[in-house]
Amino acid sequence: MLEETLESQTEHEPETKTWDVAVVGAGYVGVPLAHTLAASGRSVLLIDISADLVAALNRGESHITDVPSEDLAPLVREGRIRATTDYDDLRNADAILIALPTPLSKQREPDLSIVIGAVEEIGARLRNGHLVVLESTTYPRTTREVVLPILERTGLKAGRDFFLAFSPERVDPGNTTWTTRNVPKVVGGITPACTGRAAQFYEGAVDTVHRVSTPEAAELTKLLENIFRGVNIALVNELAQLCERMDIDVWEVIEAAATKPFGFMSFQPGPGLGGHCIPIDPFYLTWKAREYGFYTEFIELAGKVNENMPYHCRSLVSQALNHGRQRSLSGSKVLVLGVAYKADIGDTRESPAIKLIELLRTAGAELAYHDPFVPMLAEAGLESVALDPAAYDCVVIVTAHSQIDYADLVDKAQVVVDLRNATGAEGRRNEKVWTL
Ligand code: SAJ
Repeated sequence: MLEETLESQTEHEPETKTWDVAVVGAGYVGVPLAHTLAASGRSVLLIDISADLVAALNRGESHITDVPSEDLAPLVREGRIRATTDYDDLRNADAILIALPTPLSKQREPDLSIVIGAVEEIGARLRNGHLVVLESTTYPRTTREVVLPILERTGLKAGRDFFLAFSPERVDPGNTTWTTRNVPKVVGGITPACTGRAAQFYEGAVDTVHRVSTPEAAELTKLLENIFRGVNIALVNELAQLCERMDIDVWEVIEAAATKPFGFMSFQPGPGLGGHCIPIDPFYLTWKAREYGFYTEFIELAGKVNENMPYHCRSLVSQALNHGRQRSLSGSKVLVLGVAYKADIGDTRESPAIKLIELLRTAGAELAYHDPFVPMLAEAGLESVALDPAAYDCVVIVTAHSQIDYADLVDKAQVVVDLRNATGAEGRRNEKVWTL
């Protein structure tokens, strides 16, 4: 019933309907952004390339966990959100926000093709008064060197005829404390008028807007936030390898350092970096820095340390089997527990588990995995199996989902390699458990 109502209503919209804002990209950024804007009273057009996705959204069906369908449907029913594949509707929107993927190419270089395609579509509909804001994470000067020239090909001038700014997305999927509404929004425009127009747009939709002087400052702000994480994770990953040689418990050391109430922020060692941000963002900056004859050695070294972690973990599994089961990796049955890129979600993008499975297989091990959030891992050609620890020579905890009973796991397993400190201090004292 709801589906028919929603679909029939959106079909009978007046053709001249105008929109306060169009969000280009109905992904993990665009849908929460559309929801936040509509909830603050704006009329939102959500543009996406997928006709199926657009049809589902217009039925009030959300594919984004952070915006459940029951939150989306009323806004669609009231006509406050409409999805479309038609860029022509942009003409009737006052502001245009771009929330599209900025992946790396096979050569690990920035790939802006998706954003450029969208900007060209926007350029073909650009008109006086339009505000255009790029939200996708990218290298400094993208807005000025890539987006601006395409839009000014129309003869319209940024800061005079239309407004152009950068405002980094800061969506943390699954985070219910920090949301699109209450995370401060950094905004930097091509001209002061652009900054002012963009800031004015976001005010009222988000709690705090923080203005910076240029799009470059805003672009680099986002990269700093995420490179900061990658570099500090690399630090503790390097320490974990040193502590293994010095027979020091790195987890105990980090827990102790975290008692310092100021000047320290705790990061955890692990099997490597996954996700769509942290492993990727540093490459956007190091690539651009070379244009200025500058080599971000520190950032690149951190990337090397993090990328080496799956190899280090493979040798840890080999040692555990050797000393714990007098077996070599070859021919052993190994269960990987948790393959998502971080705990309590199902996203496997760039997950280190994929690399570790490949390395263990190459060493001759017979692999299976269990992950309650990931029924199938296409990259490894595997499906999640029941959790039966005793059936394997070794269980490797790669992602520590909170719903697993790790004490029970240690009881039942023959050998456990714990890459996330999931078994805690108890596990670290247990003969059967090997830790990073
Ligand atoms: N990781 C470690 N050790 C740590 C923290 C993370 O090995 O101490 C690993 C994770 O297992 C994962 C990868 O690093 O594989 C990335 O983890 P993350 O916690 O940084 O999570 P992401 O990739 O979802 O990062 C997002 C980012 N949000 C945005 O870019 C808008 C990041 O800025 C957030 O700080 C982060 O979420 C967060 O705090 O959850």
